[in-house]
Amino acid sequence: MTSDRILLTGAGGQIGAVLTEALRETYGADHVVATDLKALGPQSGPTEILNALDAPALDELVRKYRITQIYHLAAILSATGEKDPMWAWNINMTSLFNVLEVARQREVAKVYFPSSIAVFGREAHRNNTPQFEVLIPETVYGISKVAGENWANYYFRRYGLDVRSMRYPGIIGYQSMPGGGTTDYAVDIYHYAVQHKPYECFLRADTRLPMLYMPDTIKATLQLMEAPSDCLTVRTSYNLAGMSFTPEEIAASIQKEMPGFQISYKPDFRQAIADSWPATIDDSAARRDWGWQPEYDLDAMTRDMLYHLKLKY
Ligand code: AKB
Repeated sequence: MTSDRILLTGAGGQIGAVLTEALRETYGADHVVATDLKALGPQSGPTEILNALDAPALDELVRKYRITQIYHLAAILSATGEKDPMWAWNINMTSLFNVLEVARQREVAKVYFPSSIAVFGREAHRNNTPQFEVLIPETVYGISKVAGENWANYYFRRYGLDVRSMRYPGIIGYQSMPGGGTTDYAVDIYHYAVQHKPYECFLRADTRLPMLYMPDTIKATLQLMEAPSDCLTVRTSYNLAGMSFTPEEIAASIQKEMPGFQISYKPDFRQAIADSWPATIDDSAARRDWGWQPEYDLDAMTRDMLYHLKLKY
Protein backbone atom coordinates (compact mmCIF):
# COMPACT_ATOMS: atom_id res chain seq x y z
CA MET A 1 0.00 0.00 0.00
CA THR A 2 1.26 3.48 -0.90
CA SER A 3 2.37 5.89 1.80
CA ASP A 4 1.28 8.85 -0.34
CA ARG A 5 -1.61 10.92 0.95
CA ILE A 6 -3.12 13.34 -1.51
CA LEU A 7 -5.25 16.44 -1.02
CA LEU A 8 -7.13 18.10 -3.89
CA THR A 9 -8.58 21.62 -3.82
CA GLY A 10 -11.45 22.27 -6.23
CA ALA A 11 -12.29 18.56 -6.21
CA GLY A 12 -15.90 19.31 -7.14
CA GLY A 13 -14.88 21.04 -10.37
CA GLN A 14 -14.80 19.74 -13.93
CA ILE A 15 -11.34 18.14 -13.74
CA GLY A 16 -11.25 17.68 -9.96
CA ALA A 17 -14.26 15.36 -9.89
CA VAL A 18 -12.72 12.95 -12.40
CA LEU A 19 -9.13 13.28 -11.16
CA THR A 20 -10.20 12.46 -7.59
CA GLU A 21 -11.60 9.12 -8.73
CA ALA A 22 -8.54 8.35 -10.86
CA LEU A 23 -6.20 9.14 -7.95
CA ARG A 24 -8.28 6.94 -5.65
CA GLU A 25 -7.90 4.04 -8.07
CA THR A 26 -4.14 4.50 -8.07
CA TYR A 27 -3.44 5.40 -4.43
CA GLY A 28 -6.44 3.90 -2.59
CA ALA A 29 -9.68 5.71 -1.71
CA ASP A 30 -8.62 6.49 1.89
CA HIS A 31 -5.42 8.15 0.70
CA VAL A 32 -7.13 10.85 -1.36
CA VAL A 33 -8.85 13.75 0.41
CA ALA A 34 -11.27 15.65 -1.84
CA THR A 35 -11.91 19.24 -0.74
CA ASP A 36 -14.09 22.00 -2.13
CA LEU A 37 -15.82 25.20 -1.08
CA LYS A 38 -19.14 23.35 -0.90
CA ALA A 39 -19.86 19.95 0.63
CA LEU A 40 -19.13 17.16 -1.85
CA GLY A 41 -21.68 14.36 -2.06
CA PRO A 42 -21.00 10.87 -0.66
CA GLN A 43 -17.75 9.49 -2.06
CA SER A 44 -15.56 6.42 -1.74
CA GLY A 45 -12.90 8.40 0.22
CA PRO A 46 -12.64 11.30 2.65
CA THR A 47 -14.08 14.71 1.76
CA GLU A 48 -13.75 18.07 3.52
CA ILE A 49 -15.16 21.55 3.04
CA LEU A 50 -12.23 23.88 2.43
CA ASN A 51 -11.96 27.47 1.30
CA ALA A 52 -8.45 27.49 -0.20
CA LEU A 53 -8.15 31.18 0.81
CA ASP A 54 -8.17 30.03 4.44
CA ALA A 55 -4.50 29.21 5.10
CA PRO A 56 -4.95 27.92 8.69
CA ALA A 57 -7.77 25.59 7.58
CA LEU A 58 -5.60 24.22 4.75
CA ASP A 59 -2.69 23.77 7.16
CA GLU A 60 -4.95 21.90 9.57
CA LEU A 61 -6.05 19.43 6.87
CA VAL A 62 -2.48 18.88 5.68
CA ARG A 63 -1.50 18.02 9.28
CA LYS A 64 -4.62 15.98 10.02
CA TYR A 65 -4.21 13.71 7.00
CA ARG A 66 -0.38 13.85 6.87
CA ILE A 67 -0.61 14.97 3.24
CA THR A 68 2.34 14.25 0.92
CA GLN A 69 0.93 15.64 -2.36
CA ILE A 70 -1.39 18.57 -3.12
CA TYR A 71 -3.29 18.99 -6.40
CA HIS A 72 -4.40 22.62 -6.40
CA LEU A 73 -7.26 22.80 -8.89
CA ALA A 74 -9.43 25.56 -7.38
CA ALA A 75 -9.39 28.64 -9.64
CA ILE A 76 -11.58 31.23 -11.34
CA LEU A 77 -11.47 30.62 -15.11
CA SER A 78 -11.11 33.00 -18.04
CA ALA A 79 -14.67 34.20 -18.74
CA THR A 80 -15.84 34.49 -15.11
CA GLY A 81 -12.60 36.22 -14.14
CA GLU A 82 -13.24 39.06 -16.60
CA LYS A 83 -16.46 39.97 -14.77
CA ASP A 84 -14.51 40.90 -11.62
CA PRO A 85 -10.75 40.93 -12.25
CA MET A 86 -9.59 41.88 -8.72
CA TRP A 87 -11.76 39.19 -7.13
CA ALA A 88 -10.42 36.56 -9.58
CA TRP A 89 -6.80 37.67 -9.03
CA ASN A 90 -7.22 37.47 -5.26
CA ILE A 91 -8.71 33.97 -5.36
CA ASN A 92 -6.23 32.55 -7.87
CA MET A 93 -3.12 34.02 -6.27
CA THR A 94 -3.98 33.81 -2.55
CA SER A 95 -5.03 30.17 -2.84
CA LEU A 96 -1.82 29.33 -4.73
CA PHE A 97 0.37 31.08 -2.14
CA ASN A 98 -1.46 29.21 0.63
CA VAL A 99 -0.75 25.90 -1.11
CA LEU A 100 2.91 26.69 -1.84
CA GLU A 101 3.55 27.93 1.69
CA VAL A 102 1.87 25.01 3.46
CA ALA A 103 3.73 22.62 1.16
CA ARG A 104 7.06 24.29 1.93
CA GLN A 105 6.46 24.49 5.68
CA ARG A 106 5.00 20.99 6.10
CA GLU A 107 7.46 19.39 3.69
CA VAL A 108 4.81 18.15 1.28
CA ALA A 109 6.68 16.10 -1.34
CA LYS A 110 4.87 17.25 -4.53
CA VAL A 111 2.45 19.94 -5.65
CA TYR A 112 0.41 19.99 -8.86
CA PHE A 113 -0.66 23.39 -10.22
CA PRO A 114 -2.52 23.47 -13.54
CA SER A 115 -1.76 26.34 -15.87
CA SER A 116 -3.56 27.06 -19.13
CA ILE A 117 -3.26 28.12 -22.76
CA ALA A 118 -4.60 31.42 -21.35
CA VAL A 119 -0.98 32.36 -20.53
CA PHE A 120 -0.53 33.23 -24.22
CA GLY A 121 -1.71 36.45 -25.83
CA ARG A 122 -1.81 37.88 -29.32
CA GLU A 123 1.99 38.47 -29.42
CA ALA A 124 2.56 34.71 -29.20
CA HIS A 125 2.79 32.56 -32.34
CA ARG A 126 -0.76 31.39 -32.98
CA ASN A 127 0.22 28.12 -34.63
CA ASN A 128 2.40 25.48 -33.04
CA THR A 129 2.97 27.89 -30.13
CA PRO A 130 6.41 27.08 -28.68
CA GLN A 131 7.09 25.99 -25.11
CA PHE A 132 9.17 29.07 -24.34
CA GLU A 133 7.16 31.90 -25.85
CA VAL A 134 6.43 35.53 -25.05
CA LEU A 135 3.66 35.53 -22.42
CA ILE A 136 1.41 38.61 -22.53
CA PRO A 137 -2.02 37.25 -21.52
CA GLU A 138 -5.18 39.29 -22.05
CA THR A 139 -7.33 37.95 -19.20
CA VAL A 140 -6.85 38.20 -15.46
CA TYR A 141 -7.01 34.40 -15.41
CA GLY A 142 -4.10 34.25 -17.86
CA ILE A 143 -2.13 36.82 -15.85
CA SER A 144 -2.66 34.78 -12.67
CA LYS A 145 -1.48 31.62 -14.47
CA VAL A 146 1.70 33.31 -15.78
CA ALA A 147 2.40 34.60 -12.26
CA GLY A 148 1.59 31.15 -10.83
CA GLU A 149 3.98 29.42 -13.26
CA ASN A 150 6.76 31.76 -12.19
CA TRP A 151 6.02 31.20 -8.51
CA ALA A 152 6.06 27.43 -9.11
CA ASN A 153 9.48 27.78 -10.72
CA TYR A 154 10.63 30.04 -7.88
CA TYR A 155 9.58 27.59 -5.13
CA PHE A 156 11.33 24.79 -7.00
CA ARG A 157 14.60 26.68 -7.45
CA ARG A 158 14.64 28.52 -4.13
CA TYR A 159 13.20 25.88 -1.78
CA GLY A 160 13.46 22.65 -3.77
CA LEU A 161 9.66 22.21 -3.60
CA ASP A 162 8.67 19.72 -6.31
CA VAL A 163 5.94 21.74 -8.04
CA ARG A 164 4.76 20.39 -11.40
CA SER A 165 2.50 22.03 -13.93
CA MET A 166 1.04 21.78 -17.43
CA ARG A 167 -0.89 24.25 -19.56
CA TYR A 168 -4.30 22.71 -20.06
CA PRO A 169 -6.11 23.47 -23.30
CA GLY A 170 -9.96 23.35 -23.27
CA ILE A 171 -10.99 20.15 -21.47
CA ILE A 172 -13.96 18.08 -22.62
CA GLY A 173 -15.63 15.33 -20.62
CA TYR A 174 -19.07 13.83 -20.01
CA GLN A 175 -18.68 13.24 -16.26
CA SER A 176 -18.78 16.86 -15.07
CA MET A 177 -19.56 20.35 -16.32
CA PRO A 178 -17.00 23.13 -16.75
CA GLY A 179 -17.76 26.54 -15.27
CA GLY A 180 -16.79 29.96 -16.48
CA GLY A 181 -14.33 29.11 -19.26
CA THR A 182 -14.06 30.24 -22.88
CA THR A 183 -13.74 26.67 -24.15
CA ASP A 184 -16.91 25.50 -22.32
CA TYR A 185 -18.90 25.52 -25.57
CA ALA A 186 -17.16 22.31 -26.59
CA VAL A 187 -18.81 20.50 -23.65
CA ASP A 188 -22.20 22.25 -23.81
CA ILE A 189 -22.60 21.37 -27.48
CA TYR A 190 -22.69 17.62 -26.77
CA HIS A 191 -25.33 18.07 -24.05
CA TYR A 192 -27.54 19.96 -26.53
CA ALA A 193 -26.96 17.37 -29.24
CA VAL A 194 -28.05 14.35 -27.16
CA GLN A 195 -31.15 16.25 -26.05
CA HIS A 196 -31.95 16.92 -29.74
CA LYS A 197 -31.73 20.67 -29.18
CA PRO A 198 -30.07 23.13 -31.59
CA TYR A 199 -26.97 24.81 -30.14
CA GLU A 200 -26.16 28.54 -30.27
CA CYS A 201 -22.39 28.88 -30.01
CA PHE A 202 -20.84 31.93 -28.31
CA LEU A 203 -17.74 31.73 -30.55
CA ARG A 204 -17.43 32.25 -34.33
CA ALA A 205 -17.62 29.18 -36.55
CA ASP A 206 -13.92 29.34 -37.49
CA THR A 207 -12.40 29.84 -34.01
CA ARG A 208 -9.69 27.19 -33.75
CA LEU A 209 -8.58 26.32 -30.20
CA PRO A 210 -6.51 23.54 -28.63
CA MET A 211 -8.63 20.96 -26.78
CA LEU A 212 -8.15 17.70 -24.88
CA TYR A 213 -10.50 14.85 -23.99
CA MET A 214 -10.86 14.02 -20.29
CA PRO A 215 -9.21 10.53 -20.36
CA ASP A 216 -6.14 12.11 -21.99
CA THR A 217 -6.22 14.94 -19.43
CA ILE A 218 -6.19 12.50 -16.52
CA LYS A 219 -3.52 10.37 -18.17
CA ALA A 220 -1.29 13.43 -18.75
CA THR A 221 -1.72 14.70 -15.21
CA LEU A 222 -0.89 11.37 -13.59
CA GLN A 223 2.02 10.79 -15.99
CA LEU A 224 3.57 14.17 -15.18
CA MET A 225 3.14 13.66 -11.45
CA GLU A 226 4.68 10.18 -11.58
CA ALA A 227 7.64 11.11 -13.82
CA PRO A 228 11.09 11.03 -12.16
CA SER A 229 11.94 14.54 -11.01
CA ASP A 230 15.27 14.64 -12.85
CA CYS A 231 13.52 14.06 -16.22
CA LEU A 232 11.60 17.33 -15.90
CA THR A 233 13.30 20.22 -17.68
CA VAL A 234 10.37 22.64 -17.46
CA ARG A 235 9.53 23.96 -14.00
CA THR A 236 7.21 26.75 -15.09
CA SER A 237 4.57 24.73 -16.98
CA TYR A 238 4.55 22.24 -19.86
CA ASN A 239 2.69 22.94 -23.11
CA LEU A 240 0.16 20.17 -23.69
CA ALA A 241 -1.78 19.37 -26.87
CA GLY A 242 -4.38 16.82 -27.85
CA MET A 243 -6.42 18.11 -30.78
CA SER A 244 -7.41 21.50 -32.20
CA PHE A 245 -10.76 22.22 -33.82
CA THR A 246 -13.30 24.95 -34.58
CA PRO A 247 -17.01 25.07 -33.57
CA GLU A 248 -17.84 24.28 -37.20
CA GLU A 249 -15.67 21.16 -37.12
CA ILE A 250 -17.03 19.83 -33.81
CA ALA A 251 -20.57 20.36 -35.16
CA ALA A 252 -19.65 18.41 -38.31
CA SER A 253 -18.21 15.63 -36.16
CA ILE A 254 -21.49 15.43 -34.19
CA GLN A 255 -23.47 15.49 -37.44
CA LYS A 256 -21.64 12.33 -38.61
CA GLU A 257 -23.35 10.54 -35.69
CA MET A 258 -26.51 12.68 -35.48
CA PRO A 259 -27.26 14.13 -38.93
CA GLY A 260 -30.13 16.29 -37.65
CA PHE A 261 -27.96 18.31 -35.24
CA GLN A 262 -28.01 22.08 -35.85
CA ILE A 263 -25.67 24.85 -34.79
CA SER A 264 -25.85 28.66 -35.06
CA TYR A 265 -23.34 31.32 -33.99
CA LYS A 266 -23.72 34.40 -31.80
CA PRO A 267 -20.23 35.48 -30.63
CA ASP A 268 -20.09 37.38 -27.32
CA PHE A 269 -17.25 38.81 -25.17
CA ARG A 270 -15.59 35.38 -25.07
CA GLN A 271 -14.67 35.71 -28.77
CA ALA A 272 -11.97 38.30 -27.95
CA ILE A 273 -10.53 35.95 -25.34
CA ALA A 274 -10.47 33.04 -27.79
CA ASP A 275 -8.91 35.23 -30.48
CA SER A 276 -5.97 35.97 -28.16
CA TRP A 277 -5.22 32.25 -27.60
CA PRO A 278 -3.21 29.83 -29.75
CA ALA A 279 -4.85 27.65 -32.39
CA THR A 280 -2.32 24.82 -32.07
CA ILE A 281 0.37 24.05 -29.49
CA ASP A 282 3.88 22.59 -29.67
CA ASP A 283 4.03 20.05 -26.83
CA SER A 284 7.31 18.39 -27.85
CA ALA A 285 8.92 19.11 -24.43
CA ALA A 286 6.17 17.09 -22.68
CA ARG A 287 6.56 14.27 -25.21
CA ARG A 288 10.32 14.20 -24.77
CA ASP A 289 10.52 14.61 -20.96
CA TRP A 290 7.72 12.39 -19.69
CA GLY A 291 6.43 10.51 -22.71
CA TRP A 292 3.23 12.45 -23.39
CA GLN A 293 1.13 10.97 -26.20
CA PRO A 294 -2.60 11.78 -26.59
CA GLU A 295 -5.00 9.03 -27.67
CA TYR A 296 -8.19 10.78 -28.75
CA ASP A 297 -8.89 12.77 -31.90
CA LEU A 298 -12.09 14.74 -32.51
CA ASP A 299 -14.21 11.92 -33.99
CA ALA A 300 -13.13 9.37 -31.37
CA MET A 301 -14.01 11.88 -28.65
CA THR A 302 -17.38 12.65 -30.25
CA ARG A 303 -18.35 8.97 -30.39
CA ASP A 304 -17.38 8.46 -26.74
CA MET A 305 -19.06 11.67 -25.51
CA LEU A 306 -22.33 10.90 -27.32
CA TYR A 307 -22.32 7.30 -26.11
CA HIS A 308 -21.91 8.29 -22.44
CA LEU A 309 -24.23 11.29 -22.52
CA LYS A 310 -26.99 9.25 -24.17
CA LEU A 311 -26.80 6.87 -21.20
CA LYS A 312 -26.96 9.84 -18.84
CA TYR A 313 -30.00 11.63 -20.31
C1 AKB B 1 -10.97 28.43 -19.99
O1 AKB B 1 -11.60 28.41 -21.06
O2 AKB B 1 -10.87 29.43 -19.27
C2 AKB B 1 -10.25 27.17 -19.56
C3 AKB B 1 -8.83 27.16 -20.00
C4 AKB B 1 -8.50 27.02 -21.43
O3 AKB B 1 -7.97 27.27 -19.19
N1 AKB B 1 -10.94 26.02 -20.08
